Amino acid sequence: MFHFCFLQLFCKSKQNSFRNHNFYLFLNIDIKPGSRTSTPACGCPKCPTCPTCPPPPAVKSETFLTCEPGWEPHGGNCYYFSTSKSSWTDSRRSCTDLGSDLVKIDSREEQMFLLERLRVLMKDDEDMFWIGLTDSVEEGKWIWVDGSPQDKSLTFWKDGEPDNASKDGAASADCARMSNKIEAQGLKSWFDISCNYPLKSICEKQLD
Ligand SMILES: [Ca+2]
Ligand SMILES: [Ca+2]
Repeated sequence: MFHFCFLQLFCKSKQNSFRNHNFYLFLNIDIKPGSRTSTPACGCPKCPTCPTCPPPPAVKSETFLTCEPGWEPHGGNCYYFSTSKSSWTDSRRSCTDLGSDLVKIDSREEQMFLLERLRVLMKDDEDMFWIGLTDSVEEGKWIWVDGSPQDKSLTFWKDGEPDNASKDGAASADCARMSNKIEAQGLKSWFDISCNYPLKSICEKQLD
């Protein structure tokens, strides 16, 4: 009785202000705890009969691709940094024997990755690495090992290179090597030299 009267008095005084949804929200407060129904959340272990529960996800066995031992993965490719020194041609053959080829640098990002690795691997300023770029077929026409010409907007020759001068006095410098020591200028780290010069090398193959 008291409850009803209280509601009447209260509602009269607040008639205007409760002509909106707040009024109904107020009345709902009086519903006894437990009188509302709710649907248990799916996935709850105490809901064995929940009709809307989706089946648990199947556990799939996935195969993660990775490079062979000794190869370093990066950007969907695998790289091998040789520890032995040989001519450009012999180095390339070593790469092809391993199902790869001398590295072709396709992006600024790939150049940065290689430089970071050479920063660790190079023992001295002359301990440079062959890359898969040569102008041995036609002087001044630099071609990658896959037959594509160098993209002049994506070259990283040191300033003044290539100059077709080889430090061993050879008649020409037709193969490209790269460095990450004091002679390099930021990303500009390619130098041409005689293809017969013995150097380490970088092999690259697709991750598959
Ligand atoms: Ca590449
Ligand atoms: Ca040359």
